[in-house]
Amino acid sequence: MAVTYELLNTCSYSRARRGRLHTPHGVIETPVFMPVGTQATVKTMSPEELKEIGAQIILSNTYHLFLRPGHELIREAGGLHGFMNWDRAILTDSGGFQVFSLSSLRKISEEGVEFRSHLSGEKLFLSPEKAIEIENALGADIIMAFDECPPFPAAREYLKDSAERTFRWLKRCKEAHRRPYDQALFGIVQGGMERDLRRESAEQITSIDLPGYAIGGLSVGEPKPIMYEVLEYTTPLLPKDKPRYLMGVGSPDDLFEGVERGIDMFDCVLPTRIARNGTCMTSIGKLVIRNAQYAKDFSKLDPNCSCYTCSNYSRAYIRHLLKADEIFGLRLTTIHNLYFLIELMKKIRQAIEEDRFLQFKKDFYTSYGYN
Ligand code: PRF
Ligand code: ZN
Repeated sequence: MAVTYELLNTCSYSRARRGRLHTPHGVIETPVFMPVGTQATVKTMSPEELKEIGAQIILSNTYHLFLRPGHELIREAGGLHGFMNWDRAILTDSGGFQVFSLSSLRKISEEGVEFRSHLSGEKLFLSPEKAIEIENALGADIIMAFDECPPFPAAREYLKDSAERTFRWLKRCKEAHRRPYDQALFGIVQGGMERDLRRESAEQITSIDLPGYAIGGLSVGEPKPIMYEVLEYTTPLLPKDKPRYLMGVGSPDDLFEGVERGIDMFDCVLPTRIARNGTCMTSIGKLVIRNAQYAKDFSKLDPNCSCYTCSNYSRAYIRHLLKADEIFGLRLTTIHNLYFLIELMKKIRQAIEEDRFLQFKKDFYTSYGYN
């Protein structure tokens, strides 16, 4: 198998687990946070900088790369790894989510989804076979199945039909997959916020033998307690000896709550997106660097951070760069936010190893200002 999971230890009083993913591009310590590099780049960051902050794996998007520059071009470049000069692991999402959130005039049928490109307006088609053909060309270590992520709220009947279609599409994805020896296909559980539909979907999806499974359809606008409740009953339905990936989730509290319920992998645009509008995550909570109160603040962004940004620049300088629309400012806040989440995950792994996860969570919530 392209990717294998090694379970190291489980917390004695929660489902938090410490593990290791072996991929063709290195070993990934889990739980892991994956920075998002939608268009074959993590916005503002070079691969060298990503390595320096400790990124083990990044995520990229089939939908965007299919539209531009096209998967055949990337195949010619030696796949995503060669094209973007990143030699660590990569995961590609299938487009099953982006086609629903970005494109227009979608028509869903059993065959696939017809849509209009949000760039050119041209009519395009994605199916399980097409998505896998693109993902095989991109060459990521982990490739996601082509699924349907319904909106929130959605009618129960719709959720049921859509989860069953996602299952039929998964079988077609596995059939179409040409590189099972070096690319791991992960299936995605759907079913909205309905307990029995989640169970049915988890049973169907895990009946297909795959190297990993994901939970999709969460963080789509539902209240956080609802998401945690769905996780509470869905994660135990997934095999213990395979990695579990919670798609599109990654605020600090969601990382803790997900890990506590047995999740191993997360991705989210949040740290990089909020960095570019000047919101920084720090050990004492969120800091909006554009605020006037930081104009003459020559202290570090985060007194407890040793990232490149915090080691070299002041709040006043970073604020000035952002106010003046200078590109370097975006780089500095992005480096810090990603470092913060990656370090947080490192501390979470350490806490699980030492069986003090819940105490660590409590301490973090207190200093970050949650509750
Ligand atoms: N499916 C896929 N990608 C996703 C999601 C999903 O449900 C989500 C939901 N949060 C984010 N990204 N394929
Ligand atoms: Zn920092």
